Amino acid sequence: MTKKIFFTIALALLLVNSSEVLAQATLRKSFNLNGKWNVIVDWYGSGNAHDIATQKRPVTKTDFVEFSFDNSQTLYVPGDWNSQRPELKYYEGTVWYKREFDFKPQTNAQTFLRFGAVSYRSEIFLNGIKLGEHEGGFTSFTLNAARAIKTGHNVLVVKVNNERKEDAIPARKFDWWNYGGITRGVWIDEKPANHISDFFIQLKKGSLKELQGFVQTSEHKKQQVIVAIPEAGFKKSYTTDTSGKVALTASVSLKLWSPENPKLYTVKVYNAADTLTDEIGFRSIEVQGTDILLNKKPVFLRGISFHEEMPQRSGRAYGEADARTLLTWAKELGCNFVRLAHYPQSEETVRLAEKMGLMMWEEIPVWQGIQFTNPQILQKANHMLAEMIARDKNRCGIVIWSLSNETAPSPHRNSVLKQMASDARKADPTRLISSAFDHFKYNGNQILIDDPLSESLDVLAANKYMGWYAKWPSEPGNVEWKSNFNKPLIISEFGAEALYGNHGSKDTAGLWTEEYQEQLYKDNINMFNKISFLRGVCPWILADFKSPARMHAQCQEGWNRKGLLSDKGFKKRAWYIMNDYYKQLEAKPLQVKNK
Ligand code: GCB
Repeated sequence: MTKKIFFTIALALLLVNSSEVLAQATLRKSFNLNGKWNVIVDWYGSGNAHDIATQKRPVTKTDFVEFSFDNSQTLYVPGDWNSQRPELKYYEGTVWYKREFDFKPQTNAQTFLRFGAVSYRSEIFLNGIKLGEHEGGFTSFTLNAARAIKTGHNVLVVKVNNERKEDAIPARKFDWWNYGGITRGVWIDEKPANHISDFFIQLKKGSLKELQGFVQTSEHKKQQVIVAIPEAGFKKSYTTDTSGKVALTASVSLKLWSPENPKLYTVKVYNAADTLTDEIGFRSIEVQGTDILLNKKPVFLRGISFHEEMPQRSGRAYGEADARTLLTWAKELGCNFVRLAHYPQSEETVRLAEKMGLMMWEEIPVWQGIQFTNPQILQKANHMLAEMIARDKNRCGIVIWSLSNETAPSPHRNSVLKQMASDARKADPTRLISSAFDHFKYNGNQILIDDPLSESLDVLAANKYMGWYAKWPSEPGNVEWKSNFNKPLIISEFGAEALYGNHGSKDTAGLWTEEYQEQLYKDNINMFNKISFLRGVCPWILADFKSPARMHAQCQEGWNRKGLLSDKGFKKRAWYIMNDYYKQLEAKPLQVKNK
């Protein structure tokens, strides 16, 4: 067996066999398993999966069981374990979760278990039967539970492990908290045997009325499927091929989604046995020279990045209320765009952002230090990419899929990311592809974009910390950006740290003052105003966030302080600079420069 084949087989075993890629909330009636779950913290990883999953009990008088859920502690799902119990704050290891529930399957229905996200590795057992494994802490996955679900009492056990490893994505080092646990919701979905297992419906790239997409049924046979958008007076019947799939084509007159008018339509997709209903918006997004065109009009992306974290609670954000808090801040800043950093965030966040008129950049956690030489990495990254696109491909608010963040050019990295760009385009030809870079050449006061991967991208994205990690080569207003590519650029990160309420010098970084951060924002904006191909800006970051990599004793104490908001949600001085800049940009819409 060649090494490559061995790795392919090993990886296939690692990942859930999920043909039910449509892991989307609200499409069907679901039964949620959220709430208090029993847990066993497995400090040394010594628990026996079989015994724990089958809840082994003592039989004779000399038997005993050490790993038992009886009278065990509990944790809330959804939720990270780090913020729920003080002794788990820094924990990186295994926790066993158990949830018991009563269930009566519908006649002729198939039962699936859907996980919003489990960080980072999981093994899922229902009534003692192993349903599958999953790797990746930020993507949804679905398991067919038919062979294990019972009428009546059921016991679901999930082994969760969040150890950082070299061959994981992200790898061993990253600049955010390694929250572990079942961090998003868990649901049971019931579907008719011959159900709609997936569908994709968006506007074709560059068109304002041509639909593009597909419908896939679970039974692989020829059959009729119907797509209807009643409010737009559209209803069309299609016949699938023998694999149950059909390409969607149609011309429809629609009110287009935009930040100013985030219009969503009720869309129905059905066959003889099953109906799915979703709220979907339609817009076109494309690139023309150095312009980004939304619905054929040039747009400047007034962005902000944020982690899926509630600073005030020092924990993972979850649910719609947290999403609303984060997104309301983004709107207040004057944004029309958010960068969901550094991983796919919850479905609640994505759906709400779209409703609030925010365009989105969604990325997978291919973040620095990735083992590109490892043959498993392409498959793992592609699996995450596929899961991200599978869940969110009908969310028109998402305009950019991003493949990676700050990866150093090398032959292996270039070929992995190039392949991913091509696979992403195959899975979704309607959106733009990007990747955030941090390697640039300097020539006097000139910064040159020459990363070879740029050829494979639609939008260039630069993380550039002028005045913080990088010294100004000359006066900010004299710094020139050059690009070897005729493509739009987004400054996908810039910023500086400041401790809220800490006032003083505006020219000494090491004092963590609000004034230093404020001045740095002014200088960067001065530089941005001179970049002719700049089409978006995304400061790093909305709010201070927790990171064990940030250990300055007085100013950081485990917090990255680059937030425009403090860890309590208070506005730092730089907030107002950014807010003014966005107000000015909003007041003067862009004209098409590149024909
Ligand atoms: C970066 C990373 C981001 C870090 C940030 C920082 O370039 O993309 O994840 O948190 O810099 O604060 O250093």
